[in-house]
Amino acid sequence: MTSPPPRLLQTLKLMPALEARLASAFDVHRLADEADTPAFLAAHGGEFAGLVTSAAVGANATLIDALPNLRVISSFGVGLDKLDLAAAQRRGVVVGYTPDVLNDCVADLAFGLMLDAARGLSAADRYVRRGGWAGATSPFPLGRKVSGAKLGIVGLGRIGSTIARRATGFEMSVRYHNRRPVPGAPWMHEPSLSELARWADYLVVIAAGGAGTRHLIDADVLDALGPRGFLVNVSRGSVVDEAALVRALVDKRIAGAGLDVFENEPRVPQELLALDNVVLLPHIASGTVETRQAMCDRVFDNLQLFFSEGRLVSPAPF
Ligand code: NAP
Ligand code: 8YV
Repeated sequence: MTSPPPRLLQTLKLMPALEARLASAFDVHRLADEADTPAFLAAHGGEFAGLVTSAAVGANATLIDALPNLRVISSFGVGLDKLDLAAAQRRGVVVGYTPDVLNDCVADLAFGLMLDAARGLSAADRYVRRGGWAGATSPFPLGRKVSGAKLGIVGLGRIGSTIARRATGFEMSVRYHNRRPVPGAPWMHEPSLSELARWADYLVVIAAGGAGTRHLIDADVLDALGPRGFLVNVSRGSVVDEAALVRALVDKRIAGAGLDVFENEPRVPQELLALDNVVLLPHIASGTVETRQAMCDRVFDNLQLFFSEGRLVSPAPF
């Protein structure tokens, strides 16, 4: 007699191909379909051995504790700032996530934002569409050069290192700030974040989110970056003091910014919408067909390996 497939609770709507694949191997229930989540969890929480979630949704201690027989969490994304790892560890629940497979696309997008903010690509596109070029009385404003400039990276991890390698092709000088120097990294470690900002023409933020990095980029760091410096944030909105950034952009105390992430997504500060010195994206850094497929595969593979062999392809660090 074969045993029934493990029962999984899914916190959010996932890509249809992943939902179909999960449904082919597991008994999946979508929590988002429940009108009364606490009542559902009180009645059925004990049925689930696995939880499928994402970096955007995560899993808090209340949810984890509402699933007394939970053994594994598989998260779509690399960020763990919304997943209560301590609560999972306390309960002996292992956590799988999707590192590395998204490095290329997030690094590519960081360069896209750098080029757009510096050369005004989005602003120039808006200018052409509104007929500004045809009726021009003065030329479109000059941008700033990216090739050969100084790139400061805040968070030289998997993605930060990929960004640093991309910079070689742009003949940029690279320095970085982490809490600890990365052994063997060929780029100079700058122990002071303000000094890195003062040195850099472009400051790219790709440190992990969470309490430890909240508002790491504050008014002082922005002032150190100065009126010729550009900020790019592809990590988490929480890493930047958004109110301070808005003031710095409005007052032109920094040259510009490229932002994929915000403090209260999907809310974008109203003041930014009218500014041409900032590029605003809806958290799309990993959003390509290829990368999202690889992330889906990793979500599935983590679960399959856990239930067949008791281990994960990509275990989150506790
Ligand atoms: P990772 O390999 O863990 O790298 C994170 C880096 O942050 C490490 O180098 C770490 O170095 C540094 N860091 C942590 N705390 C710091 C602090 N207080 N000050 C300075 N540096 C600090 O992670 P990853 O895979 O590169 O991903 C990085 C983050 O990117 C994710 O956590 C996620 O939030 C974000 N992300 C965003 C998107 C998007 O769609 N926009 C997509 C993927 C990832 P130390 O420990 O030495 O300080
Ligand atoms: C995801 C991300 O698109 O991996 C992460 O941490 O921020 C993005 O790749 C998104 O968070 C999925 O929920």
